[in-house]
This record gives sequence, C-alpha cells and structure tokens, in this order.
Amino acid sequence: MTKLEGPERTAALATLPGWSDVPGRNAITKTYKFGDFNEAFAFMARVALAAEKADHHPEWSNVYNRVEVTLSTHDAGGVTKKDIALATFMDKAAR
Ligand code: H2B
Repeated sequence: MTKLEGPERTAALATLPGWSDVPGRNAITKTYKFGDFNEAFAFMARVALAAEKADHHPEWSNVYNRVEVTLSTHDAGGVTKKDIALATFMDKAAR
C-alpha cells in the first residue's frame, strides 16, 4: 500500500466533505456530531465492524455525541486508498 501524493491525494480529499489534513502529520481528520450518545455509539459500532473486516482501524475518541476521527495507514506512514475507503464508509454510516 503506497501513500497518496500530490494531486492524487488532493483529489481524493476533495471527495470527502469535512475531512482535513492533520497539521504536522500525514493523516486526515474529521469530527462527527450526532444527536446524542446513542447515535454516536451506533455509528462507532457500524464502523468498528467494517474496520475489523478490512483490517484497517481508525484512531478515534468519543465524548457524548461527538466522535473525533484520525485516519492514517501506519504501515505506509501516511494516507492511502485504505483511509479514503474508510472515510467514505464513515460518511455513509453517519447519515
Ligand atoms: N490500521 C491502520 N489505520 N493502519 C495500519 O497500518 C494498520 C491498521 N495495520 N490496522 C494493520 C491493522 C496491521 O497492524 C495488522 C497487523 O494487520
């Protein structure tokens, strides 16, 4: 798995509203806000099953109705197609 670079990385990020670069690190981040804890945790449960299936896992934290997510492919040292795929899945799961 190779890191996305240059215009390919920019184009991939452009398809993901609300996701942005993490300063000082090759990773992307988004904060999701839900109606309550129940909705936030249901989202996390859906994502957890998909992440385990894909063997690609988010860095995330939850406070009540907020879920802060950072995605990076540790093996590659940066953002890869796996992160874009997981981010896309998360955006669908959050709807
Ligand atoms: N998740 C993420 N985000 N990046 C990785 O490089 C990664 C992972 N590697 N989940 C997987 C697990 C690897 O550590 C295992 C051994 O397959």
